[in-house]
Amino acid sequence: MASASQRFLGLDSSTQSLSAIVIDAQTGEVVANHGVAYGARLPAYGSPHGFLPNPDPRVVHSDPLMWVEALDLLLGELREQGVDLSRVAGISGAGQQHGSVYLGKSFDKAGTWSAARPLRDQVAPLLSRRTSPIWMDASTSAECAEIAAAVGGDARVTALSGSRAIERFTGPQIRKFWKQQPADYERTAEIHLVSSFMASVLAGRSAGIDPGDGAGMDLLELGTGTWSQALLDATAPGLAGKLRPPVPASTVVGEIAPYFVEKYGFSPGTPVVAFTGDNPSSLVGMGAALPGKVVVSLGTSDTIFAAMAAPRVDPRGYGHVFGNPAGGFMALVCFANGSLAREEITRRFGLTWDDFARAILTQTKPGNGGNMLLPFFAPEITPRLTRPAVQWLGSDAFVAGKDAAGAARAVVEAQALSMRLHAAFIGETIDTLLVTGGASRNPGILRVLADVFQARIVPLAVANSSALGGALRAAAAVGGADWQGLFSRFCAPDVAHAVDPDLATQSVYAELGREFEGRVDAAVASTFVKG
Ligand code: XUL
Repeated sequence: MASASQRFLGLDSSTQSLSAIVIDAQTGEVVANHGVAYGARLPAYGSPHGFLPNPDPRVVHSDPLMWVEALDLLLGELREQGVDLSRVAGISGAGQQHGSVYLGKSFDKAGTWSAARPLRDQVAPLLSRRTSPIWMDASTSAECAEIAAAVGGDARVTALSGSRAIERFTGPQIRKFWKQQPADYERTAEIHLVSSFMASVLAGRSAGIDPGDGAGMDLLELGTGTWSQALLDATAPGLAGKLRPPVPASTVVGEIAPYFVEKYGFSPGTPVVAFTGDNPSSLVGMGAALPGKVVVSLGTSDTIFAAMAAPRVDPRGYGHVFGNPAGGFMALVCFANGSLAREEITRRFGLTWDDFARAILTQTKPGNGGNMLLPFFAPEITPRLTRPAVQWLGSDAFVAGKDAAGAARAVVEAQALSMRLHAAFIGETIDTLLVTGGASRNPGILRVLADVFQARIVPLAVANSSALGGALRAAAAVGGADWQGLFSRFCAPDVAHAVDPDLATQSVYAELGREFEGRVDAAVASTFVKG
């Protein structure tokens, strides 16, 4: 059994990378912080952005063995960096939400996994479906409509589960699998989320799904934290038998599998705590798990979320209610065109991130001289667009793609306006926004957020909030640490990089918000918007 060490490992299996943070809960030290980007490090999977190219932009799958191989790579590199994994007293983590992994057999042979063979080769025979649909998949509109109709409409799905039937959510994805590959569905013994799959691999046994991630399936009854019979029945036959009962987020789902003890030097018996979704984990990692703080996460997707004492659903149908791993609930709105849209602009205009910040801070002004972009380069979740919708509106140079600085400001202004518009249902007065994710280091992006929200924007000292959330959750569940103590030690604001709003921009963004809303509503209504 692990000693009295207070070191905890948090993992984040996200869309583009797997990352790890090791903390010492006693000293407040971040002992290690390391990541493996799939595109660069595992090119054999043909997934430069973490997912497989598909001729249909609505279909987005990843190879789950890529996530497994990344785990081997990451743990090996931590060890090479001198991180003593035998001192890790508990592990937890997070996965990109909604993505699902299909197993024909459970993990019962994990005790015989050989440390001499790659993990992926030993996990591969378990799969009953070679690829995993992930959160970017938008191909299940028909299944969403069928599920909603079967239970009595979207309002009923929302009342039961906290969200309407949504394309990327796991239930509609499972239904599509059952419809299109009934034999493979039939031989599937277990369905996991990315989070519970990664926890299962580490523990070498099947781990339950927590309410933070489970609520992103259109299958979990929010009130009781159990699978909803009505939603199971509406989704696919025999589904109850393929899902393990959900578990509270603080559950120890097993002890680390012998493979990891032998290969990486973990102590035998190291507990693995249930994993959760990356956003619920980030809520913890941002120190925002108690109500009163609103977080913007700028990742592959952008999200805005906050803890909620009581569940409050979004009347427009975009927002979700998930379980809060620290207890209670959280609200979340997700925007698919996050960093991929920002990267599209840097790529098209040959900009570096420094150029991008300079364009916003010194070369353009709030309101962008009347130039506006609808930056939906891929199908969008919020607003709901089942196909790309890109519009360049404004000056001739801007529309002709000859205004790089204007384009940089335009994508960020549109993203911030969309967040403000669609997060209103959360109902918090926002005077401070905590920011996390790769783009939260970009001062230009923070400036626009501050002005659009008329709020103070505060990054935290540790950027990798999802992995940090995993480590903090392990410390709370296994080490008995209290949340407030953990938050004050690990979630300190980086005040030197905080950005205050320019009050003079308030009216500019009030007006622009109205125009943006009109354009977005028109794009949603139009079935012929082209990318
Ligand atoms: C949330 C969502 C995304 C993924 C990204 O609902 O779909 O934020 O969790 O990893």
